[in-house]
Amino acid sequence: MIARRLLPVLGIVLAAGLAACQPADRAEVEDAAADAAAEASSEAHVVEVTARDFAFDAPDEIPSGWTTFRMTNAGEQEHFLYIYRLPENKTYQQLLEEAIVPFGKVWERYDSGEIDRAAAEAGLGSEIAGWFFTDLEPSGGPALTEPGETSQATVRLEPGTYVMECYVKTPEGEWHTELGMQREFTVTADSTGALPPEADAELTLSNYQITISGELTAGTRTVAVHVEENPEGFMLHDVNLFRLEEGTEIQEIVEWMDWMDLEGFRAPAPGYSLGGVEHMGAGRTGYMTVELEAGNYAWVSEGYGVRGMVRLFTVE
Ligand SMILES: [Cu+2]
Repeated sequence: MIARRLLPVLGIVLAAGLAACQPADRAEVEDAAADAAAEASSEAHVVEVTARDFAFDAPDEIPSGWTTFRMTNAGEQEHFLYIYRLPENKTYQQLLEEAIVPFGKVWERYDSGEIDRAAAEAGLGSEIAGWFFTDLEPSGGPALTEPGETSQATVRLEPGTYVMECYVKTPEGEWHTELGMQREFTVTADSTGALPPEADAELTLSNYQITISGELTAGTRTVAVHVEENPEGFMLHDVNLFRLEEGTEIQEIVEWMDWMDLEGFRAPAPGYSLGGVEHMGAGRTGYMTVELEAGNYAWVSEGYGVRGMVRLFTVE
């Protein structure tokens, strides 16, 4: 952690030193280097996104590197901001034609009762282009967020063509993606130069458990989310934070977080959603920043809660 944080600072210090080395004296060079390092280590690069029913207000182009997505849910249903990079040789149009359209056709047959869940799963596997399962690069983003709430996730983005989407369903079962909550954006080669935030606790996602180190107390807290292993199947690990209100059963949330269930993933979610970090591949780390108050909470991984990826905790 320390080494990784120091390296980019060192780069900036060296660059500042080189740029200043001809005209300035040593003290000035050192001052400039210290200023640059302080700036780089403290400033996050924040991208503001507003989620509405059903669209994202977000920039079309952002720089690469560590990026803090701050998503305000201005809608009346839960939303999230799942971000993934397309393979270099694929366009957004190809994603639509080779993955999204075939998905819709299989789903329609399943939704109408023509085929059952097992047949629908097999159909998705055979009808959607293979690269969709193997070559996308899921890169995180703020997870499920209650209407009126703002959630924040910091992730590292390489340059490329990306997609942002939310696939919560309406109470009637329509996908938010199909209603407008899927769009492409570009991450340029310019770097944000930002460093990841300091974490108050660390959370590790493996097959199939959530391991936590550090204790979360009331206040604004940042949690590092590390993905250690990829699960089998094409849904990679993510983590969502819920505040459990009186009468909320954790089992309801776990069962709800199954988009393949025709009744699952329909707004409103049971429990009060406070963001998290969307799907990422093994080896990646994302950060979520959240304001915690006294209460009972749960971390839940989408789709894998039934396999044990649920952790309850209390903030005093
Ligand atoms: Cu949504």
